Amino acid sequence: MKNHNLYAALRAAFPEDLDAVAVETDDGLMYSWRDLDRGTAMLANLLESMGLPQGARVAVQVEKSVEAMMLYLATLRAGYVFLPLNTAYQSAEIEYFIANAEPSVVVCSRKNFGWVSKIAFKAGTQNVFTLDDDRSGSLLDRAAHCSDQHEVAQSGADDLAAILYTSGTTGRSKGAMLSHGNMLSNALVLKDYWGWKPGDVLIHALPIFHVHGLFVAIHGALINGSKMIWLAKFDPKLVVQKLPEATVFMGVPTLYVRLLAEPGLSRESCRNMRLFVAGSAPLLIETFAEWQQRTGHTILERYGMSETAMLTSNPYDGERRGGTVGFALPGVSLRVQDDDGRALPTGEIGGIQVKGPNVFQGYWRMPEKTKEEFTADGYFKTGDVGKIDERGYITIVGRSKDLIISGGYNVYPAEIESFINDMPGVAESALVGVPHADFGEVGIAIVIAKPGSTLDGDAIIATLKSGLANFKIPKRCFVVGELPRNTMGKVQKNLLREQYKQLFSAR
Ligand code: MLC
Ligand code: AMP
Repeated sequence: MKNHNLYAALRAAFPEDLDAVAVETDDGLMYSWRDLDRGTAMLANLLESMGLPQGARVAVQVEKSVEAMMLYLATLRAGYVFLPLNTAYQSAEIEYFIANAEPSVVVCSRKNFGWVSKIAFKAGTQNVFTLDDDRSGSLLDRAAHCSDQHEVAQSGADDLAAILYTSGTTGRSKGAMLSHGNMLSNALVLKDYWGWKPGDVLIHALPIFHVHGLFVAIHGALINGSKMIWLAKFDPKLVVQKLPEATVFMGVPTLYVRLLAEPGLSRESCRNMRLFVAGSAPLLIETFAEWQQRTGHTILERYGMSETAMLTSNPYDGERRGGTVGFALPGVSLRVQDDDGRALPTGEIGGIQVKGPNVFQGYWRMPEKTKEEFTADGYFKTGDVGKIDERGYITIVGRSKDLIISGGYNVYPAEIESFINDMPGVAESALVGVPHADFGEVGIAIVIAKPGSTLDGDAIIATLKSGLANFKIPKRCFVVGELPRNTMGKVQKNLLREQYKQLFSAR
């Protein structure tokens, strides 16, 4: 029987020379391919020694490190389900994910062990480990006693490999279930489409708890047997310094904006580079053009999401058109429809729907919600709004989902508004996204006080900071007399966006 385990495919692509460098870190450590193979074997053996049930979830909230990547690979290798969590999440957020996913294993940083383990034990998790970014923690202590030989688990193409929490239009976060087949098909398509070749070296500067850094970047390098230059955090100076040793870079638009502010970024520093990929948020045409002019390279913009991995990409060889996300990837079927389910002709704007081997298995324990997000003929409704031009290039013009993408992180207004609305003296609130030169878009809050109450915007922000991940905090909070409404009584967020659009100079 064919094994569809994603790790098996990645392992098969390791170079023959297992002693060659696979990962070089910013603090000078070198990990060979053999290190990756043995390290993931030990961690996979540790997971297996716990007698976890089939499909067990391994929830991980740790700082970026090569060992954290190995834990991801080991989870695949052992056939369990990886659940990455943003390091910015605070206790209420973590409590929700752990209660919802019921992981068998939770791994957190040592400084958070007290509160995370309390939440985990309450939810019935029996195994809580620590892992820090200095190669310490109980996870590695325990794995040190495990064998470095391990036979990769047998997985079917539809077997779950990861759950990524994401929010839709309303309500709490939903876990998007991705299978080994979803991710392997996407990795293989991108290897070909982006022309990965022997000798490629990737600068990995993204966090590893989202699709971009965890899947697109890591799978891309590993399935090509390519070395990674591993940066624990995005540091534009360090990236510019490392560029001459690399050939591929991937980033959200904010990373490109910050790199352009580095005087050292030049044609010379990019002389060995082959490919710059951008995605996760719209890349401004100004950034695209400035990059071309400064470096001589044309950024390749692509589009994806947690539920689908990568969907479209500008061509590697053909014309990369700024402001567009290129063509549907091979194997991905993409269409634009109106609200009544009619296919729209070229150039007309409507909802983007997709189908393909990359499209997820549904939302974790939410069959009804899953059903709602698919059409009768099996297309997934992305919630993005776009059009296709006569040459087939796709442009995203907006979103039907109420979502703000700030520096590549998703912020769901409904979540922040409900937090604000629960504060004493608040009658109601609206969170809207406005242009921002660094983050592309940021959230601002507009709040109405209850009659007789006095509110202070800064105090509201301070309260939000105590409960929510930092990137979700509105950059400003205005207390006003009323919110604009349409005749149905619905808050007109478009008017608020218009009113505040100059708040942060948009370049
Ligand atoms: C940090 N801050 C942000 C922010 N990141 N504010 C809004 N949006 C963000 N994205 C704020 C913090 O709250 C803090 O504010 C201050 O900035 C400094 O925090 P920091 O952590 O030191 O920031 P920094 O390291 O500069 O981080 C910026 C960043 C990071 C751009 C490097 O946000 C980042 O790595 N973004 C990439 C996200 C990503 O990988 N997305 C992929 C999703 S996958 P204060 O007030 O507390 O000081 C996906 C699918 C697809 O979408 O298609 O790929
Ligand atoms: P996430 O839920 O974090 O996976 O975010 C996915 C969303 O990011 C998509 O639905 C899009 O709205 C957005 N996105 C990803 N890539 C691009 C892009 N290149 N341009 C515009 N939006 C993008």
